[in-house]
Amino acid sequence: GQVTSLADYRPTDFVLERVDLTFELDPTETKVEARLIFHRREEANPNAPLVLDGDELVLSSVLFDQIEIDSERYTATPDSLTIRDLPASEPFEITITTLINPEANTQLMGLYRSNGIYCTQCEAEGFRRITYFPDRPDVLAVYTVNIIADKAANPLLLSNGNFLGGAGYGEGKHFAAWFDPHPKPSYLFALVAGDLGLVEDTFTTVSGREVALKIYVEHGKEPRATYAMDALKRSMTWDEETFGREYDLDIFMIVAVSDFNMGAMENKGLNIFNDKYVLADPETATDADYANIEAIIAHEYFHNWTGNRITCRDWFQLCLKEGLTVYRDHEFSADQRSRAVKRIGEVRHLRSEQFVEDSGPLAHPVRPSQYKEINNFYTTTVYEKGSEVTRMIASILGKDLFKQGMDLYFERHDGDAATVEDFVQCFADVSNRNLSQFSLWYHQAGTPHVTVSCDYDTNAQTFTVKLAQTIAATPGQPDKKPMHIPLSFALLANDGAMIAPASASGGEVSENLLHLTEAAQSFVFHGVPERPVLSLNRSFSAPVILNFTQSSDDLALIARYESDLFSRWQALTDLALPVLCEGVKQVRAAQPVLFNDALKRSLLAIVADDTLEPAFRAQALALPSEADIARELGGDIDPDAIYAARKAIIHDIAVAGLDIFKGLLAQMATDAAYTPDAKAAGQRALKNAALAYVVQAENDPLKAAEAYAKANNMTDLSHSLSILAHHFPGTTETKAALSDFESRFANNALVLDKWFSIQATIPGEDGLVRIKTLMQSPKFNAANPNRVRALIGSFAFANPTGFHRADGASYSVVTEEILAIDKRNPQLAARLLTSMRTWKLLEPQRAGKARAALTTIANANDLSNDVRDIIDRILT
Ligand code: B3K
Ligand code: ZN
Repeated sequence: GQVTSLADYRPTDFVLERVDLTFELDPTETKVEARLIFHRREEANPNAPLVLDGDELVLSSVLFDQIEIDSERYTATPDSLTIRDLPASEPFEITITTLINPEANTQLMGLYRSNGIYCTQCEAEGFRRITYFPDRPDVLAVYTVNIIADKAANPLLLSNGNFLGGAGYGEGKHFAAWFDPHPKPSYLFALVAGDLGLVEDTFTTVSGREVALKIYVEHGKEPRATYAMDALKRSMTWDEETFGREYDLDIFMIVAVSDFNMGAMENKGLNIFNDKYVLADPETATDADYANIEAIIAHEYFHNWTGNRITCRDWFQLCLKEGLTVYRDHEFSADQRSRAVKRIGEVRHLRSEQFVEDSGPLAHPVRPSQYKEINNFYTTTVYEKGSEVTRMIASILGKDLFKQGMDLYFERHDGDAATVEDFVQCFADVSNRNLSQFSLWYHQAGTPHVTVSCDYDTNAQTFTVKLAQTIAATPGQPDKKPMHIPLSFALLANDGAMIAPASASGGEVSENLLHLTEAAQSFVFHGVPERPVLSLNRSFSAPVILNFTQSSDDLALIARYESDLFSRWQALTDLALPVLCEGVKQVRAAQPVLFNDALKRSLLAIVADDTLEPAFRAQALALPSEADIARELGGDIDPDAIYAARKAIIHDIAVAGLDIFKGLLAQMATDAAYTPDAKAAGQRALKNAALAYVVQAENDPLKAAEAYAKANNMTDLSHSLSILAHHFPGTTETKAALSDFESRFANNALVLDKWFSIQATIPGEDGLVRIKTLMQSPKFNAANPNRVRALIGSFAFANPTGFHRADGASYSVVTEEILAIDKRNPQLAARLLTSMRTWKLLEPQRAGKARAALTTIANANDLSNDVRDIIDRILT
């Protein structure tokens, strides 16, 4: 594969003025006519040819100003069309006809069919699989789209923008025309045709315009789309109120399809969704599903301003739209739900995904400067770390200046294909701050480590906080510069009250924020009457790793008194991780696992505290995961030892807190009808967490089986099923529940995905046999990305003891599967392969087996660009 470099960016030679597309849809032979009006840019070389992108295209004809052009004047290959001898300045029209086969498009990029529905996915480079085109985000044009199709099979013909009209077309066909007045890059183009059910509503914008809202789903599934509609309306209101952003077309459509490579896509006025993130009702969706739907509906809707109205100049700027839009959807969910609980979830996710990426072979900056395959850069670094970088701008500037900066960005760059520099400049301009050091967050990969030590001087009444920052080398970046790290802090007195120091020196300290900007820096607080306990990086103000050894007493104080709930949770985590890591060592040395009273006391006190919201207490009960422990250990990983130690420590807590857990089970149970709101979901989360502890203390499946039998919603049902399956595999109770679930939801593929993933994550080496059997199940379909992610993805990403079997057998099976999937769907295969990105951290025997399996992939013939890129980086 070839390397694309940011340094090589230059504008196109030709400006695209207008696009007229006509599709004659046919399952295997769709004819696409593209009429493109161009003119040569003034600065461009007058002899430069027009070079258009293609991908697996078949050209049927090309016209210049409506006249067939000489074959010497152009060169067509499946992946490019070059046209020479074009006018020096006046506009001209190129009409290109291509033939494509939607049915055969298993990559799910470009135009394809999913369950009889024609749909498109064009980001990043899918449009070039539809027609030859300058397929890059800085080419913005106004599109008209005509769709002709068989009327009976495709009563619905949709594209971006506003509906112009439609009519019969003879021979059982009909056509529809759409016009999108907003100039857009090709990656935002969309087309949908087929027969779908509709849920309709309207939204009146702040300036009084009525917008038609339409969500299209498979017939019969309409009732399951009402929550998505509700989330959409709340998103529209929130964006008006919070960011002053109003919707800009008369219609907003969402279409749910069952075969989709990712979550959803923000095409202008016509979002296309993986149906997993649209469909929900209490019988089939969990609380987590509802929360995801709300977040993703919001995310795609918010892209209308951050992504569509202001798009990216090139794909290196991907975080400009993704990091910012994730920040916006995080804020939305925080406002709709519990901010602290939301933040804890975000940080858990950031650490378990992004920190892992940032410390391994796939580490890259939030704004990369090179790529071999752009699809491999839709990463947690670009998305989630990109969001954290935006969040840091907001904390450094403060609420008001951040708002002014965003307003300036919308005003200055509306209609532009912008860069990260453009974005940062807006905040520099409104705040008069120099943000050049801060910008390193975009350019330096790797997670900063901040070492902290404190010293209290009783005589001088000063408290000194010594900070030092380092970032380990990452691929292509051996040396790092010090970053601007905004660390939110509080000083707590012995009784938990906040101490306000008289003054501070040693660097910029503002509004409870320490600005760490040097490699090493000492901040001194004056007028501190007693030795304080430092609570640092409150609400996770900076995405860093703190190396800060605080005593159990200090951590217990924070866990008990901090007003920032996130910090209370963090203190519990900091109490738990050393205990868990020690436990792993003890297991590996065949010694008994020692328990820790400080952890138990702090944890049980929080869990029993009725003044705290249930969702928070549930988060406290979810101790660091096996992956969290592996990350903390940092190398020589033995997943079996991690599993055993964690299980022993949880068992100890479960026994110690049995009465509390039993009490919660009763207290959180309710006869009220299911509602998906955050409060009710939090109560279920606490009840279900308590159930898991009770069952582990009693070492008896009975209570889980009872919970399964009486569950009246999918949250409780799937939770009790997974307790049964994960703690009592192979028992009568578990077998009965699994087969009940399978038959009850036999006709609902999305629900069966839960059945696949619960079984795929049953710990232990039998996991391999289990997933091999499940792959043979008639319910499994390797061509559907959701099925593959539910079964093989869950196994590889979320079953450490099964996937990392000591004999390496799981690696061989999964890598074989990746090779098979790569033939059909390279993006899906490449994503699965990233499950092995941490192989070097395993203990030597497993690492050797992993290397062998990866080498098999590396040596395979005809790897896709996607998989080739990942395997080359992982193996280096
Ligand atoms: N922008 C799309 C992601 C496209 C991924 C292309 N491989 C969805 C989103 O982030 O909103
Ligand atoms: Zn996005």
